[in-house]
Amino acid sequence: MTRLLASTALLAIATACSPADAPTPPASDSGPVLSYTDAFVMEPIGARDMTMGGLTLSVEGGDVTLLSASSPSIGTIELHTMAMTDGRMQMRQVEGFDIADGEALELKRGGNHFMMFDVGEDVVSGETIDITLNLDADGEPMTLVVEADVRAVGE
Ligand SMILES: [Cu+2]
Repeated sequence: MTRLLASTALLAIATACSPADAPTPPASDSGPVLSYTDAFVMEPIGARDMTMGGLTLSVEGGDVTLLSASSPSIGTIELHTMAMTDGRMQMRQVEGFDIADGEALELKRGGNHFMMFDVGEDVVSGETIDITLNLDADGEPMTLVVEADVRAVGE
């Protein structure tokens, strides 16, 4: 509610101060802005074609939900969380991760992570692969392409 009131007030001021022939500001410049660091994918071990990856994804200017991820180098990417089941840590697939305005989502080993299946042969240590993130921002779809470093176990 506070945000809505604030943007309405700003719009009113902007309208009042603009000369009639001023260029119209973009209507959608108030949406969330995403940034990321530490995007990575672990090189699969041996002959396996599954692995995991992660990143730290931050948002400013609104709440978002990370819904899915895909990559030309990887057949399937699932969103996984770690949860205690009968006293053991187990992976579980989730529908999405909510990220509140000003917060960051951390996907990493031992915590929430990307689970990757049918990993391509180009996913080798030292290479970089593109991962497309699909998000929802208050009903509006958003995408972000991130460059993830492929790391060998132990790096
Ligand atoms: Cu997993």
